Amino acid sequence: MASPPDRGRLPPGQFLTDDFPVLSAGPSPFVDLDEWRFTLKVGPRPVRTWTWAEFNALPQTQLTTDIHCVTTWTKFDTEWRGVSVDDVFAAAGLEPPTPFLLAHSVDGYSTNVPLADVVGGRALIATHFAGKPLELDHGGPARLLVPHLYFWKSAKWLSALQFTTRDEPGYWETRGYHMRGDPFRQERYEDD
Ligand SMILES: Nc1nc2c(c(=O)[nH]1)N[C@H]1C(S)=C(S)[C@@H](COP(=O)(O)O)O[C@H]1N2
Ligand SMILES: [Mo]
Repeated sequence: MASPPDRGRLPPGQFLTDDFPVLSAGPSPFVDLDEWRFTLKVGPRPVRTWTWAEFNALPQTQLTTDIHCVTTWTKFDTEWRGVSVDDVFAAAGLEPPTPFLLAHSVDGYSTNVPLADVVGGRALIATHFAGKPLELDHGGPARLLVPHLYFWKSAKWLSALQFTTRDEPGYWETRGYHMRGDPFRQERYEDD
């Protein structure tokens, strides 16, 4: 449990767990690595698509970080590896054209994330957890990881990142969740 030095580390209203609960709106979709694609889009226009082999050839970043679910569990020191969103943009030769992104998933899930929250080394497209390929139920083969926002922003089974002209709500944001989701500000629901 949180020892005194960790107290400022646990966001308000959260409790610490060593478990790694699985939370999905529906069943886990099977993703064949031969068919796997990740696409970067500007509005409706695809800018770049990577196959699994191409994506894994991008520079790798490791991140050890705390994660916070809006259902009130927090897990400390989770270990991830993947490609930073910065490196994805760099590989595409893309200067971010708008300050808003919508993440899209194979299961039809989506979630919006401000550009500022995914650049500067703060977010990964994660392919590994605790040294092993990311399990299907946790979003494998690849999920978005934006650890400093509530975990619903970390879209599992990621298929695309799309720049949008306006801040467009995704799956949970359409259903009353907050547009940003900062756990330290308890931005759980739209009016928080
Ligand atoms: N594609 C997709 N991503 C998703 C979800 C989902 O249903 N589908 N659920 C979100 C929610 S609400 C949470 S809390 C986390 C849970 O991730 P975990 O199952 O790895 O703990 O995934 C998020 N990403
Ligand atoms: Mo969640």
